[in-house]
Amino acid sequence: MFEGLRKAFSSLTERVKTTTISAKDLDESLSRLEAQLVSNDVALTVAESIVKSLRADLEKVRVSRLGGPSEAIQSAIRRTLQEIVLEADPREILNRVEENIKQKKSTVVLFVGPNGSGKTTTVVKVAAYLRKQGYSSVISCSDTFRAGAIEQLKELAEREGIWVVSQQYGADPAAVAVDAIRRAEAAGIPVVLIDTAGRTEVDSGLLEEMRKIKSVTKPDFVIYVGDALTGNAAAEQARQFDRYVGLEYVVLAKLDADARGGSSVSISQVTGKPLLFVGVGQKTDDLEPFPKKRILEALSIS
Ligand SMILES: Nc1nc2c(ncn2[C@@H]2O[C@H](COP(=O)(O)OP(=O)(O)O)[C@@H](O)[C@H]2O)c(=O)[nH]1
Ligand SMILES: [Mg+2]
Repeated sequence: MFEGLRKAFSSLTERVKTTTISAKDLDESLSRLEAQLVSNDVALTVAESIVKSLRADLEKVRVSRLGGPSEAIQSAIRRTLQEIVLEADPREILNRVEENIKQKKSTVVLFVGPNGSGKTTTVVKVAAYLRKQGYSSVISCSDTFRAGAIEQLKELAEREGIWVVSQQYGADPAAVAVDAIRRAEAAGIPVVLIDTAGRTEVDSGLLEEMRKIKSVTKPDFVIYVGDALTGNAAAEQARQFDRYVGLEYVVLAKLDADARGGSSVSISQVTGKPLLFVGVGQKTDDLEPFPKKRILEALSIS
């Protein structure tokens, strides 16, 4: 996990630590770092901000020649990434659930994203997470498009004892969601999670479908699920969804399989939307809140 970025940062530490570094050497080291960040999926604008922020800190280190420069560099990297990665506290959702319970309303969360990004797996993981916090959910199978989608969701959810509302393939995904919300409210179930279809291409047809589901179900939150392995495309697609549909949060799946790591560092900056969870495996409990800590740990600079 994240070998690429880890190497990029540790080679900066090595270079700056082993020389009495001149301004020119520092410039060179930072340009090299910028190139390495970009080749490990950090968006260019974000790589530029990281380097700019590190430069300001490292200039100070260089001039004062502190006793432990490598610790100073590590802490500069840590401080920079703390600033760059934006995260949200899942309490924001739990608080809304509590408010809605008082008004006898279910909280509706719509999940969107491209095909294969990890939406269905993430929806079930989130239902299991919410159950641990004391809230049960209904999942709406609003992917009525992809062959096998209904069976896949039912299998994953029923293994966890989570209720799925589905109709037949080809049914209107918004109608399935409305039905799920109605049933959840009748049964006093506090949360409805809507699983949707992706497409190979994120095109206007898909975005229009998501916009329709959103306008009909009026979700409390829209969450984009991106695939870390698609690098910069994950952030670009999230931006498209945000422009067309509107998003509150981003979840990045498959961090465990990501050898580069850059998309997790830059997606929240590129989209302006905080990371709520990261997916770190295929199992139901492979979902982690507070991604910043996890990302810094993966880079061995926590
Ligand atoms: N390694 C890993 N695999 C994941 C993760 N999340 C999802 N997957 C896998 O990615 C594939 C596509 O996931 P799925 O939930 O069906 O994606 P969807 O098409 O967006 O609904 C499946 O094989 C999942 O098991 C994750 O966090 N880590
Ligand atoms: Mg799916």
